[in-house]
Amino acid sequence: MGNSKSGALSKELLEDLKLNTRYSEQELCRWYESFRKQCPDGRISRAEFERIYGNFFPNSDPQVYARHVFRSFDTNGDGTLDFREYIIALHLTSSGKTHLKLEWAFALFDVDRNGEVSKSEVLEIVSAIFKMIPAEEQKLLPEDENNPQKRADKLWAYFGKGDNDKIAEGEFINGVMKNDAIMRLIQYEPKK
Ligand SMILES: [Ca+2]
Ligand SMILES: [Ca+2]
Repeated sequence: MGNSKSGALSKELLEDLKLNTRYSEQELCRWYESFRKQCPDGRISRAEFERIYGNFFPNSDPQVYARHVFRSFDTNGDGTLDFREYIIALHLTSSGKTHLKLEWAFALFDVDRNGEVSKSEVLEIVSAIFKMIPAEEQKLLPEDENNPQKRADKLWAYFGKGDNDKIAEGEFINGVMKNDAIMRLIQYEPKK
């Protein structure tokens, strides 16, 4: 990947990221510097990622979810996040643009990366989301979405799907864009 010993950001990668994200050259160089400081070998391992993720959810168990998030960021599937994957992840998830976030959400739900989401994949991600919701917050959830199965059923019903149907990316993104209730069901925002 042309990682020189000096650790400088290569021109190709810089151009690539300028083209594919909203970040400026200055921002990218700054991100790169701090990335290399924290990851001298230029990669974030899955274990390291899970550890960092865990710090944000001290009162619950985000490990399974973190594993899925890692998988969705590790686009080349080599088990580590390089700087490019890290920046693209940041670009997708921290953007104010709903469409970008949903592109990422689709990748998160498409566990086997076959380009469509099945009901069992929805159940798998929703179950991981539930592990992040502290017990006392779970008690306050509406009756028809207070466990993973119910929530998966509800989501699936919003899309008007039968148990063996699949959801394609465009359908997923459009469906969530049109329905705030689905948006709420596919994520968990910790209470401050
Ligand atoms: Ca990777
Ligand atoms: Ca799939």
